Amino acid sequence: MTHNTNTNTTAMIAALAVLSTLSATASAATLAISTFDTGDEGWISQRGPTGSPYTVNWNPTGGVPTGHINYWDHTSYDYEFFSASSSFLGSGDFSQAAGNGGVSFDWGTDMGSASQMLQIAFTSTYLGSTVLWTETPATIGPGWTNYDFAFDSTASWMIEINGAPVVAATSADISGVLAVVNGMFITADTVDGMDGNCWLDNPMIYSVPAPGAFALLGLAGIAGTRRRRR
Ligand SMILES: [Ca+2]
Repeated sequence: MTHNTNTNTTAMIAALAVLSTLSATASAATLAISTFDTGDEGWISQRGPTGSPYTVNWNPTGGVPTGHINYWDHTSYDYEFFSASSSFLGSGDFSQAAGNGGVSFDWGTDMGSASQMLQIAFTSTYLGSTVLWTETPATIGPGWTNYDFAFDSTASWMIEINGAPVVAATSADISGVLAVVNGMFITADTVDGMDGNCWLDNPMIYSVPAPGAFALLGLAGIAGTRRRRR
């Protein structure tokens, strides 16, 4: 009896461990990430894809956690962005996250006390040369804020295609851009003037599993509960 209970308990723990691993894998697949824990990972700051490149500062501590990067305004007349490295962008195909994932990062600034906007933009070869972006009021202060923008209509994505007037992006636009991304930009300078600092950690593009995958995990969870009650 004692022997059986121990065997069952061991089996149950093993099953739960497998389930928990599956659950963690299914909850979000990381398609690209920079943690800045050991260096700047090739990130720079620039106005846009053809803007002058500036180096960012790498800080070994103070991030979320450990290392992070920051940018101190270099120009009095331009707005610079943190510009993702080629290793972060990889093949540039993030289409599996379209409608089913998003982009997140930890960010902060000490620039200004008035309302400032935080922007994130993707440049791409979709329909020629296309910029997809969205923005939200920036939290000003000494600490970190996590920002998370879903690749669907909840994030108010805007698009500029070949210099045409800016319009709201459709889901087809979002999918099209995410298949051929060649740049990702996050605000690094919120105020016109050389007056402050922005910092960044954990930029990440992720996808989440289809609803079917969640349903499967739910069934596995119910089966596990029944076994435990026996
Ligand atoms: Ca970090």
